[in-house]
Amino acid sequence: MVDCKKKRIVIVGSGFAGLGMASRLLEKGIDDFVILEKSEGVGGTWRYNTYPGAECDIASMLYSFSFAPNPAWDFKWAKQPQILNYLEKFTNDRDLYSYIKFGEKVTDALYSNGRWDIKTKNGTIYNCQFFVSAIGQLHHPSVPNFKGKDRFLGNSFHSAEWDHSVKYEGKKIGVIGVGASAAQLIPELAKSAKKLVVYQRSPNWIINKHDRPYSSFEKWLAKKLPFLSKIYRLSLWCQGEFLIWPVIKGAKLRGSLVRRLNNLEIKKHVKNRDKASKLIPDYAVGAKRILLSDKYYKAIGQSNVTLETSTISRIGKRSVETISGNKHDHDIIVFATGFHTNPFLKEINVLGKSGFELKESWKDGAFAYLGVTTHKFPNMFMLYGPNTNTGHTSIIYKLEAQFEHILKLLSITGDGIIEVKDSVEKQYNAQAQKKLSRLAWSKIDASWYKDGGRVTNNWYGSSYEYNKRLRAPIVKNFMVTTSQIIQ
Ligand code: N01
Repeated sequence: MVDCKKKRIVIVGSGFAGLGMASRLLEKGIDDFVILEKSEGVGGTWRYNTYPGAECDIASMLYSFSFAPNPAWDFKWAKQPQILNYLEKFTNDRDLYSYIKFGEKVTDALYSNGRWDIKTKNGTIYNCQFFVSAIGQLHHPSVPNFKGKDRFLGNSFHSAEWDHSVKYEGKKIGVIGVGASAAQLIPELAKSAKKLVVYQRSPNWIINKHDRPYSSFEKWLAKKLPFLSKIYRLSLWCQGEFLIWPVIKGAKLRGSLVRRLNNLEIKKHVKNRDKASKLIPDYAVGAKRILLSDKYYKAIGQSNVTLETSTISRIGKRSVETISGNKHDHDIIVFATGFHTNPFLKEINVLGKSGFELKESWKDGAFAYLGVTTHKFPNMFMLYGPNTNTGHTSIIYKLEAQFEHILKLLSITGDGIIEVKDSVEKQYNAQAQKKLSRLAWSKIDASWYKDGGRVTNNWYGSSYEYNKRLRAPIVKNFMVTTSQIIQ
């Protein structure tokens, strides 16, 4: 017999997005909701990514909820265990655990008669008025299908599926990929690996973090004088908004400053000229995420680290081979090769009005009005949805704007149905793509921000603009029926 439960709202995912939404619902007196989480704990990406050196590349005073400040961050950029701990404490402090069903992997979301049936792998159906996707953009590990990959006899795993039973000290390791995850784990592995080969397809623009631990006096100040933390948070937000965002818009002076800082660090740490020259990107600053690291170039400069830039031709039983004929022996291969970011909601079969498939709607790339709602899918809201990612500030700041947006849409809708108008969404999307085409992200053929030729993951403006638009929804852009009707 099918187990069917009724709720007003079903939230899928218990990372920053799902937990923050749930907390804001409770603050508004709405408690008829459930959070469905496929794993056995909260935290989302901060639960899965446990690779050595995992930490935040946005300063933690900004990469945390404004309504749940943490004066106890140990470092300016917190390490993964402390971020996970922050989310677990948040869940506990706000009594959210009782709203979460763990081990519930959502497989289908089917709309009919003004309600959604959210089906899980365990066979339970949650029937609800509103379906909120909080599953994020970066959680389906991507491992390229290298020839011979499955015949490798050593240990191999993706950066987001780290096998902690494998000791890497004194081993011959290959790391494939040099993105944000690799830039954090490579310095850790380089400390004790016998030999580390870094397989780089394209380098990144990297600037120093200048990370440091907070002193006990600073923590004391943050606790006793919270307004100081607020000012500090604002200053961090301003740095992203006024220093990095203009780079993505193409500001020449700031762009050349990033290039200069990057090149100086390479010169300082990588003495081998051939190696150093391979570390300088040939694409516009900001086209891919600008990485922050104090340790990456230092690690690459170490004598036990080889930078391999020839394309991988195959993986042997104990080696990686390249098209130029190089063969590197390995005990361990780490795939730091990123995530399948498109299509969004990849693993959920979402059917909207008249059985219309979300996958079909997004066959040329995902889109959504302000990243939250999409036509033909009434009463469905997305957190961290299409075109909402950022390359210069904290996604938590934007999530908070999305929480407020959704709360307003809920109050407008009452017991009824809300759906963004087709014309509004189309116009918004056309404008977004026009603006995106002028930004650095469009000046590169492929990245995880793009699907085909379109930028599908990132927002086209400043985070201030996003915040402003989300917090004041324009009611006439939506079709609202105040009582549920059969469609
Ligand atoms: O993944 P990526 P990531 N052969 O896609 C390479 C967030 N994040 O996990 O650049 C060889 O950036 C690929 O090469 P190329 C953050 O938003 C946040 O590192 O495509 N190489 C690239 O070097 C980040 O942007 C934190 O030429 C192949 C790498 O693999 C996002 O997650 C920390 C290949 C993939 O890099 C993703 O970062 C960590 C192939 N066939 C991550 N295929 C925070 O601190 C791919 N590559 C918040």
